[in-house]
Amino acid sequence: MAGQGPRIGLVLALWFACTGSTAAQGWQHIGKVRHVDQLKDGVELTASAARVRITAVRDGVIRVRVAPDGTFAKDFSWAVIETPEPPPIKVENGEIELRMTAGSVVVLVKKAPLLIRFTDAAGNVLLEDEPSLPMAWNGKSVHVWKKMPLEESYYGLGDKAGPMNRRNRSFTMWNTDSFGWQESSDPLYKTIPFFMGLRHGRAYGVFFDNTYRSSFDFGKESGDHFSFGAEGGELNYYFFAGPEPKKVLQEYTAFVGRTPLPPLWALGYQQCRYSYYPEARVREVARMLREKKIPADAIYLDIDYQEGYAPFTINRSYFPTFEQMIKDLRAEGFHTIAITDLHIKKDPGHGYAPYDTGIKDDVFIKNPDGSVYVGTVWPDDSVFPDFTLSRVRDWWGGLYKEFVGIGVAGFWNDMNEPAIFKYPEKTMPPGVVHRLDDGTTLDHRAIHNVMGMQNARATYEGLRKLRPEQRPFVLTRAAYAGAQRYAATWTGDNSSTWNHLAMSTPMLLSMGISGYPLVGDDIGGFAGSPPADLLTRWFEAGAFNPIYRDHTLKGTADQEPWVHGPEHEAIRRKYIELRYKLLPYIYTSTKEMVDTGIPLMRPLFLEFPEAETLYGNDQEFLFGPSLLVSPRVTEMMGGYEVRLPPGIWYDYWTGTQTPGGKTLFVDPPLDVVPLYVRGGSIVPQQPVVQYTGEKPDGPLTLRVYPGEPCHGSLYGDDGESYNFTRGEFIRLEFTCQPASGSVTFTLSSRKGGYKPWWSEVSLEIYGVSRSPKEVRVGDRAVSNWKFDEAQQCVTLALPDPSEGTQVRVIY
Ligand code: MIG
Repeated sequence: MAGQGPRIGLVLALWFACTGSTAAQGWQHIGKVRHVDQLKDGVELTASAARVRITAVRDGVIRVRVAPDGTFAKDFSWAVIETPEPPPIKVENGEIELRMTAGSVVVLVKKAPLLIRFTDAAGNVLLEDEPSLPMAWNGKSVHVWKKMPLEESYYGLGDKAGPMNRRNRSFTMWNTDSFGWQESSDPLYKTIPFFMGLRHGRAYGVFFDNTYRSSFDFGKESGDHFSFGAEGGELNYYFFAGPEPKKVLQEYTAFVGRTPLPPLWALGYQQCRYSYYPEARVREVARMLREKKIPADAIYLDIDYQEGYAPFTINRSYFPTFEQMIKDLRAEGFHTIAITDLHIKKDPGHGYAPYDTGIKDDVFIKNPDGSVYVGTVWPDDSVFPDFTLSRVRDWWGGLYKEFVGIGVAGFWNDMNEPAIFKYPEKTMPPGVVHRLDDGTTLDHRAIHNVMGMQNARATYEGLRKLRPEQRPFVLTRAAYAGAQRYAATWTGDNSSTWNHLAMSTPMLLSMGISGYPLVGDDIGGFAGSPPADLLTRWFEAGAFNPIYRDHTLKGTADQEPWVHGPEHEAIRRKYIELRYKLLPYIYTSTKEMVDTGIPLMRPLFLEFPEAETLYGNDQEFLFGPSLLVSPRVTEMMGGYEVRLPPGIWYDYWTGTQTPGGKTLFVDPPLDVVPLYVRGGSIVPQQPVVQYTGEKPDGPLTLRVYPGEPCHGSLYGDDGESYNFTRGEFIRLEFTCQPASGSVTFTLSSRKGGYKPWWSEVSLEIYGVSRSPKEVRVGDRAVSNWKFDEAQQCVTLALPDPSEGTQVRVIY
């Protein structure tokens, strides 16, 4: 229905409007409600042969399920993990309409034909079916059309390229290995069929839980409605009422699960390329990072460390002392991450255990005729674990035993769309058979989009068993909604162009608001070799991405931080160092992400939903709750605009205070990222270290930026184990109170049994316009403070402050 020229589109739209239809194209729309059954948690409506269930899952979460032939399939989801807790419901069944009140949401069903409208308790319409296009099916396809209000914008859908606002485009979900993708490329690597509608500060969410090839059209086929549907599976979607964008995201992520707390080292700088080999090169890169004092925590082994590209093997001519190398790297503070693709080399009779045990245990995906499916990938003929079976996931998880024993710290699951060479669709044939735990089977059409997720799950769960006291780090390329429970991800094979740097921010932001916050892109671009300025700018922007990993394709120029000479190296080091200084803030924000689903990288509308002029800003973002970043992402000379949201903002570099709600014009030189701190924030920092496991030498710094309200937080733990779940963490809460001529800082709460690396705190209070008359700690005036007039900042040391410690600056 899409893809017509504008004229034809217009004619078609008119024709649809006049003839009433999609019917001519085979769509059968749902008709009139004939019968209503009340359920414990909702209603079941019968309309001709079809049945529709509308149920309240939680307060603010409504589910719609349709069975065209009246029989609902067994209820099952790869994504949903939350158990329903329906609020009390009230059903008023009238002649023309049915009204179901469920907690804070009202569902109005018009009966002839069946049309659904969601409103809030006050009757404000949040989302409603397009009256001329009731829900429909066509063979195995299912589809829903919704009215598209003029000023509504749409966000989410995972790793789609181009502008963050999805309005006026259409998208397909079919996990695809998209080497060298561009903004026009679709589908990409992931299927996250969740989006958020936002209009005048109010948001709602929709999750279409369907794993088949699906489509979303936000106004390409018509300016009046948007729609979504799939080529198979159930018409089954959830509505999240919000209305705050943050609340929508919290509701959705509670539903499909959140990212678990990663090990701290995964938030450090990660060095990668396709591929570091032989062993001497891996050691050399690690040594260079330390010699040049470029902080780094992880180094990757891409496919060339393997023997004949067979997963779980080691090429001994390239890596003669692999085990020792892993140990030596660890001694230098590096965590090694090894790639292990999901394709097992078809290699019978050579003692290759993953193949031999896999055949013995019958773990591989089969053709319809019962033979094992063989596809060509890196190891040539390959076979593929049937990850939809839990016994196969257990088997896969066990394959990590040796690497875990050697001390390999993290694992990288690539190619899991799955990507297959030669076959024109670049994936498995649609007929291959996937088995499920209940003894039934489904073909590839149903499973394709969850294969990567189940691969990552098998890896994650395997590591949890093999190393129960260490938090796993898994990196996956393909995903379905909910895969954030198992793995971090990246945006696949981008390119070394300015355009790709510019596209990075909206894509990473989109992942975050799709419930998948632990994400990064290949710093410097994968395909191609970035010119010096581009790589430097990318290192600058990447310092504010959740995952910070430099990576490039085989055969491209070297892309490590030092490759363009000392001037560029110094700037890149400055931003990698800033990343490490900010670790207490980043880790605290990561804990917030884990607990609430609110991502580290936040679009402005998430924090400022009322500021409509900031919607769809693809260049600026918040990193955590307090920092606003607007990296330069073009090579063009001259400046650009930074729109400051409401409130007070402080320039991170100069301390200068600016009232928000206005537009600044900036022209940052090569070594500057425009970076602002939200007034009312307290940002914890630490001294630079060379890797996260190194004990910082010096105090914890608290940068206090007065504003109202004003608070901050610090979360810390050992960074690697699960002791934090048993009270071994530290949590501090801070507040500040600005008044005319004074500002008061309070350590309002100190909890948890973990002893941090610091005891002394260095307090830096900004926004102090003249030298203080007096500085008090409690009711005692002190003199050990310094005032920096240019930065308008008072600095003061607090040895081991306890709960209740109060500092007052009077000026
Ligand atoms: O067919 O493992 O996206 O990051 O370096 C290419 C080699 C396979 C694709 C990944 C890329 C990785 C590369 N892989």
